[in-house]
Amino acid sequence: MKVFYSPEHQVHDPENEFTNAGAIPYPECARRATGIAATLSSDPSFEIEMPETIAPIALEAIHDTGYLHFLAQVYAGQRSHTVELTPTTFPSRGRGRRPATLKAQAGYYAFDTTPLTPGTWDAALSAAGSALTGADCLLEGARSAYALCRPPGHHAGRDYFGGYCYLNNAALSAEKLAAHGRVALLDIDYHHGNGTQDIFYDSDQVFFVSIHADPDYQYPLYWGYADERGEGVGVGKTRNFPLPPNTEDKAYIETLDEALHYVEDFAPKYLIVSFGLDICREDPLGDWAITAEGVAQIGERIATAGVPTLLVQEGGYDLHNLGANVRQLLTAFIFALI
Ligand code: SP5
Ligand code: ZN
Repeated sequence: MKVFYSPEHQVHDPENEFTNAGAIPYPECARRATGIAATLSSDPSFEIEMPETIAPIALEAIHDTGYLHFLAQVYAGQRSHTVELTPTTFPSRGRGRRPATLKAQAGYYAFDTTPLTPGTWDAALSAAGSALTGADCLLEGARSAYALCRPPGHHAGRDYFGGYCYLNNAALSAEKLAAHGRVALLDIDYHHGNGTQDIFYDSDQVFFVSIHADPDYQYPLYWGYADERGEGVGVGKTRNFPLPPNTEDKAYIETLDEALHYVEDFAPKYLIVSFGLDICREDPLGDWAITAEGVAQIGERIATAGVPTLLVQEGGYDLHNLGANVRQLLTAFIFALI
């Protein structure tokens, strides 16, 4: 299986996240991705390649022009990763105007306290490049590919960032593939993929289905209830499966099988998986109990969709087991294809 990975992500490595428990070490750290890359590089089933460099104009397929200008320019010319800009003041329910200075725009374009650093833009652009190169790989006829994206993307919307995400890598690849046929986007990250849902909420070309911790108690809150099912021509093309704390393998796999039935009914030409491993037992952000065996079963089930599949890395913060769990899911997926 081809793996698209750019080491460029390392220029974005914030020190802290500001939470209601105060400043904590930033969970979405560079070691997440360097660790996954190291694990996969020692396994002959995987072939790691550099992604294509993408022109920022390609991002306008999904993202707002003013938003992209803000991201590209707010730290233009600086690369030190020690400076952090953390938004703390937000316009409420869309009310409020965009301020003229770029640094003041951080809160306007954010929905939480996810920080920006001088390296954020270059890192996010490299991750988007991995997802888009992965989409090209499917268009060239590959059965599967894995985009080792960092920073992740599924919380980023058309014109907002948050949840450690700036550019929506999975949505960019979905939009690209949707020009060639219907796309199903299955989001298995522990957190609801609010950005992806918002981007495709009124689309009948991209079917979004997500399994995640119930928004009544878990981040990102406000999105991901079971009755959110799309709008306009997209009615029925969004499906949400919120699950409770302490979810274990059995309940998870039953829900996944139900989600995959909806994917099958949609009869997509391509499948994209927003692949988060914060569902796992040891994850410091999640509270579920998915085991290594459960992770392997997820890989096998995804293979049964039977269409060219791009897996796009999202969350997963247990540095100790993350590489092994990624390898476990991808390996089970590959073997189930044979
Ligand atoms: C891509 C992704 O998985 N983003 C998740 C963003 C979650 N941000 C909120 C984190 C709140 C941190 N609480 C720390 C609890 C440590 N036990
Ligand atoms: Zn997550």
